[in-house]
Amino acid sequence: MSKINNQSNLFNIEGVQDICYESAASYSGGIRVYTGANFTGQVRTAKGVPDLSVSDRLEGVKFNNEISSIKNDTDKPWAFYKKAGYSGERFTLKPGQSMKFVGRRFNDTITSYRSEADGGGQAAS
Ligand SMILES: [Ca+2]
Repeated sequence: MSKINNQSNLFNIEGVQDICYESAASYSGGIRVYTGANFTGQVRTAKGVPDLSVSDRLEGVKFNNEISSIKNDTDKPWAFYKKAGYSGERFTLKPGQSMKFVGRRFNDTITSYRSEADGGGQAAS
């Protein structure tokens, strides 16, 4: 894995040129899940690899089977699963994409999620 050594290299990456510095900064804001629709309720920000079956609560708030909306402020696609251990039915959120409602099929059912670069669909380069 190559390391980005200075700021100018960031803007050599395809797709990054057309966003301003502030946008680039917020793009690394992590993945945000909300217990309510329309980005309401309690929010949990993660940059790692959450499995809510084992890390259900943050500051006393239950997130397992409670997620209703999501913001992906990362540069990677993230996959959301109904079951623990990244299994069961899933959907993917693209980089920068958000969902004000995950849909009736997935509402209050998500138990694990991770970036696809952490072991999902994308092959390592
Ligand atoms: Ca909910």
